[in-house]
Amino acid sequence: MRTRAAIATAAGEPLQVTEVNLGGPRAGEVLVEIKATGLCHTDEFTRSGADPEGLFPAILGHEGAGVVLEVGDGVTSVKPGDHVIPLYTPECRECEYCLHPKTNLCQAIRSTQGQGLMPDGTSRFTTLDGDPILHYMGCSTFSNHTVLPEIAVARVRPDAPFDTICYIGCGVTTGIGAVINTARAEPGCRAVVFGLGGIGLNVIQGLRMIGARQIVGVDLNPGKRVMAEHFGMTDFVNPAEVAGDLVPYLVDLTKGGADYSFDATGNVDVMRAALECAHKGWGESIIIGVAPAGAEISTRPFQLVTGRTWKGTAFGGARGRTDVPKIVDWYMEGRIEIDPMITHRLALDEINRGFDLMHAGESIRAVVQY
Ligand code: NAD
Ligand code: AHE
Ligand code: ZN
Repeated sequence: MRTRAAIATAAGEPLQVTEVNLGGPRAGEVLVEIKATGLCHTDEFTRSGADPEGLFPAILGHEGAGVVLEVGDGVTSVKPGDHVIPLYTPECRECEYCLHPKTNLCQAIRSTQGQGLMPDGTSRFTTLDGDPILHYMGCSTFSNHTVLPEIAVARVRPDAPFDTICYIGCGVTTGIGAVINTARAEPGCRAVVFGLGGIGLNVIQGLRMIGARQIVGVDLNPGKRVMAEHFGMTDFVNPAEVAGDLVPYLVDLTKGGADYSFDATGNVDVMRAALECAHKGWGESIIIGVAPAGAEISTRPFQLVTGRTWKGTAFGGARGRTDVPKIVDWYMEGRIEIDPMITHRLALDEINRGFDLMHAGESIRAVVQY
């Protein structure tokens, strides 16, 4: 079939919106009509060339929601008409990783996914001239239609609106999951969240949900303050306005250090500050941000010797097919909020403007509606 998509042709180039060919679903695969897709910082990270695994030409996008149109042989968990959210972290429920209680990093299709291919080693996308176009993070939601492995879709309730639940495909689940799955933060804790963008705000609402006593937000952009307060931030710190070092300031503000700190910036200097503002003896620091190619983190080992723990999380430690439908339920029941974070709605033709808004710090989530 023909569909419309935004293609990343080379690092640093604007996406090209054009018609492409899409092959039908093969065994174990499903064809999905994407109804809405969110622009995550990670898509821009790859488009710009900062992602060491970035491949071109590719159809980016990993945050979406849509409807199953057709299923390939052997597919049993979804049927045409089902509403689904694509999963860049699949859940096969069979691999060594899925069977291990401490990780969500299903490896069933990791090698082909990393090469921009479907599990059989081929791409379903081609240009109208027949040249192959790669998939991205197993999702390619910047296409009106896409093909996904069955293990990489979560079936969700049909009354949930596509233009907001698409964000559960990455940002919402990553932020809330970092709190409840990775940190397993307790009621009454004190936390510091670095970066009040599309991920950090969801960390904040996760902390509010579990009953944190203090939620400190740190961002260089003072324009992020009002939204973060809406989601539960109790204290705002702009590092540019702190006289002296940031870490002792945060340790003092949290009465000895954070029980939990989170990096949602992708900046390795921020990651160090996040670790070092964690409480001596028990503080845990969770890295969520994805750092550019070649970047390294550092601290003095004594920071760990004296009881701080450094952790990381992908997709908030969530097992997609199991956890994503529950998060959609939480949204529909009003337990979590998404709507205020969808700051812009665009047509596919305007997708490059969505990335401009992200760069300018003006959007939290720009969503493309097909
Ligand atoms: P964003 O651009 O919306 O937000 C980043 C925020 O950090 C901005 O508000 C910015 O002003 C702030 N910031 C930048 N430098 C700072 C500094 N030095 N000190 C304080 N604040 C600073 O991005 P996002 O969508 O929230 O994504 C954040 C990071 O999380 C990115 O690196 C993204 O790739 C990553 N991410 C990781 C996962 C995962 O599964 N681990 C999932 C999604 C996104
Ligand atoms: N090269 C990666 C994309 C960048 C990345 O590190 N992605 C994170 C999630 S960020 C979501 O916004 C990830 O969990 N990747 C899965 C993995 O196993 O690397 C890619 O996935 O192509
Ligand atoms: Zn993402």
